[in-house]
Amino acid sequence: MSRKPALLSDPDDLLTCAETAARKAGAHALHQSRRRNEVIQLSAHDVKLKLDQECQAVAEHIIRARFPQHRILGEESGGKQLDTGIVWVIDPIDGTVNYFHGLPLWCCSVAIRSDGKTVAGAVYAPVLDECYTARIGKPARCNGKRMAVSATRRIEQAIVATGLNKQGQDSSDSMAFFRRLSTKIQRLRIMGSAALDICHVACGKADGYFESGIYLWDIAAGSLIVEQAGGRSEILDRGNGHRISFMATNGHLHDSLKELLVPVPHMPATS
Ligand code: LIP
Repeated sequence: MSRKPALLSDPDDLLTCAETAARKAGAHALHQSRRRNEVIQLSAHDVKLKLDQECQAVAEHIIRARFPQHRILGEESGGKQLDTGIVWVIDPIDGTVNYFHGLPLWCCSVAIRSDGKTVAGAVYAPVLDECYTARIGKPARCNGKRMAVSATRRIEQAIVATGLNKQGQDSSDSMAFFRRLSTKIQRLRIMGSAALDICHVACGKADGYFESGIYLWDIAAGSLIVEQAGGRSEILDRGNGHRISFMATNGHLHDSLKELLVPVPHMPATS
């Protein structure tokens, strides 16, 4: 029998901590939203906000108080390799550009991973009042209620969420890919928050999600949540600095969506 990795507590304790951290960080972003235009860095396709850093600090404080010995990687703090040992992975505001513009589709994502596998995770979308949670071995929930992926089995009846990466370098690839995909499925949607897109697959409101050039913190919690809701998630490609190409589906559509993704739009080398 494989030894439980050192320092890994009971998955229910880990999930409670992840949900508390996601809810507190998300509540901070919501209550401070009048300050959402306090910009640290503005680029062509992205924005870094003071509240990103503050929400990351709120989540980290909750985690360190409970598990002081654990490593933490966050979008705002960076960090080393994610695929070994015990590490918390935080995206304090996923859908930052939506948040910056006052749109409702944003969330806080907190996950804990052991040797590259998510053990527990929570995604909290304060404006939607949706808190998605999962731990290994138990069903995924939304606001405490069990949820499941959709029953859609035909790709032409599917709604698929995707995104344009923040570097904007390969938008020609993405546009060609979007054109190809949009002729084969019912609807393509770009809603701006990977973690929320994946949770909407988990609760059956979408049937699939794909994006190249996102980061591990965008999907760390959602990947487990969709699997514990009966779906599938898959890292298709890896780039520099935790960049990945990723898909999640209701399971029934996984192979047919994956066939449409080949060739996956290339991922820019820079992280
Ligand atoms: C965002 C992702 C979204 C992607 C954006 C950005 P952020 O994460 O959730 O799917 O299309 O380019 O990466 O930066 O808001 O945490």
